[in-house]
Amino acid sequence: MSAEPPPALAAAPFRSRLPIPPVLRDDHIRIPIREAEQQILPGPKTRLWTFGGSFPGPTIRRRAGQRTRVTFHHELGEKAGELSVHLHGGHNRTQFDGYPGGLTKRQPLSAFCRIPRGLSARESGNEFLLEPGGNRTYVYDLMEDGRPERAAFQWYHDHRLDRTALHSWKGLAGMWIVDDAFEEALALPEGDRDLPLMICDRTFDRRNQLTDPFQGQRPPADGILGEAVLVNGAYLPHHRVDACRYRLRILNVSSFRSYNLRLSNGAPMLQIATDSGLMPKPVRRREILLGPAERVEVIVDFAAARGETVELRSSKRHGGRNPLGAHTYGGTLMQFRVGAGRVTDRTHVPRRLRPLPHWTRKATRKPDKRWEITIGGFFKTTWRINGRTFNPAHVEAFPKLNTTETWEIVNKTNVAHVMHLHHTDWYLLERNGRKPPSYEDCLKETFFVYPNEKILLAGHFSDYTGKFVVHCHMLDHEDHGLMSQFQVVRA
Ligand SMILES: [Cu+2]
Repeated sequence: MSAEPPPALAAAPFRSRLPIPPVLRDDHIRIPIREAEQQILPGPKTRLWTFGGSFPGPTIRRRAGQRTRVTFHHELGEKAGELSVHLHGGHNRTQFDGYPGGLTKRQPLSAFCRIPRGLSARESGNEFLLEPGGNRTYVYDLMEDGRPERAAFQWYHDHRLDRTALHSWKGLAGMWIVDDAFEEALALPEGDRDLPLMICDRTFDRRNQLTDPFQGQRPPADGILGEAVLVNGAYLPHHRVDACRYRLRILNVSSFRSYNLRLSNGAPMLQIATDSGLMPKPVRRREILLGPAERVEVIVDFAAARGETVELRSSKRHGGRNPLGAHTYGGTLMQFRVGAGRVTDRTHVPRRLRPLPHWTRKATRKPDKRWEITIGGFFKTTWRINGRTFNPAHVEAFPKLNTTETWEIVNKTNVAHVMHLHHTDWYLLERNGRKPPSYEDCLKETFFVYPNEKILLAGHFSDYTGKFVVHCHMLDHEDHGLMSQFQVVRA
């Protein structure tokens, strides 16, 4: 169903200001999950499902090691069914990890996953779900392996079985920044010069309402692409910056779309961090491919563009491998208006940033577990991992607490996937037997896996036993079977 695009998309670009979501810093945060109307395009406001009344939801900003409780109140009503909030990039107990759950009275069937009927609330994980009208308090310790976790740019979103793509599309996503003393000791740009940017694509109808493109989608042709790209919930916004260095934290929350980021003036972006915080050393890049759920943090120096404008763009073509099936966007995302005044800039990016944790050095190249992505099925074609769709009662691997394992992910389909593993950060050892490029020689938790590619990852299991999912973060794939799970067990 192809809606005619709204006239507002043809309006002059860069009219709206870049919205900066409110920042919450308390140790106990309350966030209603509710409908809201927001001015996204000129003309009628757009109805959304939101965390706290805005899209993106409020940015939660906390120091590593500070226990944080977030009480979510589900005010969307019965039509939304159960929800499950995942802090993407966090290291949390299963019950606070956004476990997808299984079948319920409100959701008695799964379109693509074979889930046994009659599972108990414990077996299905339904005990962790947030019901309409209910409250649930998630506890985030912001600790990992007995220490405050590494500072990182994370985000939170709904993760309910079969409905993650739809719920994300409707607006259930917000950013989360973990700070720590290690980063604060560096002279990186901060305050207004530390700018989080959430990118997504959405399609609107002529009345500026989100379309519902999710009916009748079948693998492998199930990637939903939006016609308009939004930054922090605004279409082609502008942002005024001073002529100095900025830290841009960029997050892709599109269901399916990738972006190949570059600056219109060809200036380099000095990448300092990925999904899992600061890298061992900065990497100078002219273009950055960012898949769904991936993050990149770059230092951009606007000093050379004093009094000018610089656009953040995405180009379809790029130097690296073509992420087949990922549909890289071609076009402008936003505009920076650089002030004409000279600015004293005392920021500095050191040549060495954050060392890798010890366990990365001990990781072997011999995989303890293999996860194979395929597509197939007799009655219905689904995405699969190790021959199965998601079933909360089936566990694929049982890593032991306080051990490091090496896992192999193999893509046997002819499209790229973006695999996300919960519970911890992962170290990419190899892509197809080769050492990864410098910008992947760091901790991450979301990885492109290209057709016929094999990646080797090491992960360290600490603190919490329990079930954690592994899935494609192209959300249509996740909802259509491409999810599995492991269970951390006592040694
Ligand atoms: Cu996928």
